[in-house]
Amino acid sequence: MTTRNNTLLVLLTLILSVQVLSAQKTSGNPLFDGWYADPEGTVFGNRYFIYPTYSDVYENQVFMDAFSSRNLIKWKKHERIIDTTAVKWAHKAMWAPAIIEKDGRYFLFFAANDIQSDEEAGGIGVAVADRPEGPFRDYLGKPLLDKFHNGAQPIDQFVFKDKDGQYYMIYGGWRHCNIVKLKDDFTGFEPYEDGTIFREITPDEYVEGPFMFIRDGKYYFMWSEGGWGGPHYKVAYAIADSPFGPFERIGVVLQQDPEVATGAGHHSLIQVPDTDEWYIVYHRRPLSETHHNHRATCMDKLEFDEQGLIKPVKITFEGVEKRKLKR
Ligand code: FUB
Repeated sequence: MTTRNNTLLVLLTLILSVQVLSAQKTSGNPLFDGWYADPEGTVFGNRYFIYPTYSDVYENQVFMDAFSSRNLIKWKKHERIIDTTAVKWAHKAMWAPAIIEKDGRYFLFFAANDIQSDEEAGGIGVAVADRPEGPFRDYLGKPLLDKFHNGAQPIDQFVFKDKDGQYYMIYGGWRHCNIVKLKDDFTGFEPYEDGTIFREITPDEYVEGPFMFIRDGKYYFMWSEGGWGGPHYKVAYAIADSPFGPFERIGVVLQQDPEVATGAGHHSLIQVPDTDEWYIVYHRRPLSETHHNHRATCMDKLEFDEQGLIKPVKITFEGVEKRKLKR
């Protein structure tokens, strides 16, 4: 083949791939390649962001990647937004990032080391960056929380901003969930009026992966149930009038579908700003896989009924339609 023919062939392939990409109508599930779990989805400016756990053996979980998109279809990978070279006290099992923007800075809360007792080093830490894609550096030089309280393993932190501007950290593994009041600069915790710091809000069947949001003035609390390494992992929820509950379990909204995937859980929600459009971002295990770490990040629509109850999510291979942000 001549050089001219070769160039023509390359050009044709390029044009065809551009056409395929722009014709792509839905995101597809999983959203991107690789084993990624516990995804935290959010919006910064005119981009969607997803911060997942890198799902590998604990000793290899020494960094985190993030992903961003302008339309939910095409995702860009931001490699190693943080790694343990920037967090001296962390050496494995960097898990379940939670991100919040405050006063122009981005705070990434994460767990590290999978501590099994108060004698071990590790727990929940905070990192900070000037941009959502990092690089993040250790904010405190030590964990924010490194002990068990009310039986809760210090993992799976979620940061929630209440209507009055107060930030709370809701966290906990080992079937216990606490809510703590964060200091304004995220360097520690404020006690409640009664002098206590760790308030337990564990609902029935709670295991880990808490998430909270407000809709129509009500506090929705969601969490994961079952074992994350197995097929029956799932997400349930409750609704209350306050972030402290009481949270009466309403039912399951996300779970495996024998036609699609198993182990669907540890999720977060993305609300399109100024709308009532919601997406659920979660991990699941492809039907071809049984290894506990083979978890992939997916996204589907989440809807409410007229009473404000969450409709059970249909997990799909198609994912979600193109949705740009107006900012
Ligand atoms: O990815 C590590 C752990 O698996 C998370 O902390 C749990 O919530 C479970 O998803």
